Amino acid sequence: MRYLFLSDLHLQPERPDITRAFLHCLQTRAREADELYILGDFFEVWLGDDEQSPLATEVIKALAALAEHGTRVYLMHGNRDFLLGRRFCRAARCTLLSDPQIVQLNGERVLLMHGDSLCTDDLAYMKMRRMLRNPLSLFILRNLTLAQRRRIGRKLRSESREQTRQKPSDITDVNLGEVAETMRKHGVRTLIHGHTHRPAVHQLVIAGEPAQRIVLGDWDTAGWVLQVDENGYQLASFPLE
Ligand code: LP5
Repeated sequence: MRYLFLSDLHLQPERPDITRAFLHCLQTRAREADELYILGDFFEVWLGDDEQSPLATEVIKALAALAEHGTRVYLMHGNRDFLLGRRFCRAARCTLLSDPQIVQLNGERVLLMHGDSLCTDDLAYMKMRRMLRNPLSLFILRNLTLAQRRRIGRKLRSESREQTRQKPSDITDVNLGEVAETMRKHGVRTLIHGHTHRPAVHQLVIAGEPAQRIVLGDWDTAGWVLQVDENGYQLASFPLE
């Protein structure tokens, strides 16, 4: 079986080059895969499935066409698009995963995450995450008007932009103790995640066994894809035109 993994595309009307590259990927290499996984921050900001935009319509249509072709599509929430919901998934014919999620890839048990919950040294973010992602807040957020969500979304983005600029870079990366503990708890030797925009394959030792943490890249000057097949795990980038 062949699996493809992407994350942090941050699709937005202001970056048609990223949308073009993604749609091209869906029409080419994703068609050769059995399963496609998008591990969060698929959209720059997703305020709810009631926000209809030409970009969302085009993406939904392309994902549904891929599913029609026979590739199963799985989505996970990121910190920018955790309001993506059932209506989007039904229309795009994809399945929403929980975070963390265990999957079997060619017989190996693998842990998938967006990655933000591993950044436990970023105390201000962890506090905001707990606040926004608890079921009561989610219920309230989902029931605000679109205009109210837009206002709050803008405020959060500008605060976040300001604050992340001032945070030391190790604070905004994963905490390695948290990674080891999470992998041990789930009994896996491979973890795949995004969020940090620091693409790499890290060799680790977990519970005395060799293990790996594969970090997907964000799509900005390049696109990033992880392919998993009988040849193993191959993380690759390609220039965006
Ligand atoms: O996104 P990225 O990678 O740049 O930064 C993240 C963390 N920031 C975020 C915030 C998002 O960028 C913005 C959320 C988009 C909106 C989603 C839609 C839902 C909106 C609600 C609609 C009702 O996730 C950033 C991390 C960084 O990753 C690295 O891990 O550091 O975290 C922060 O910067 C958080 C700040 O430190 C704390 C911000 C406090 C904000 C308080 C503003 C309160 C305004 C609320 C008004 C009601």
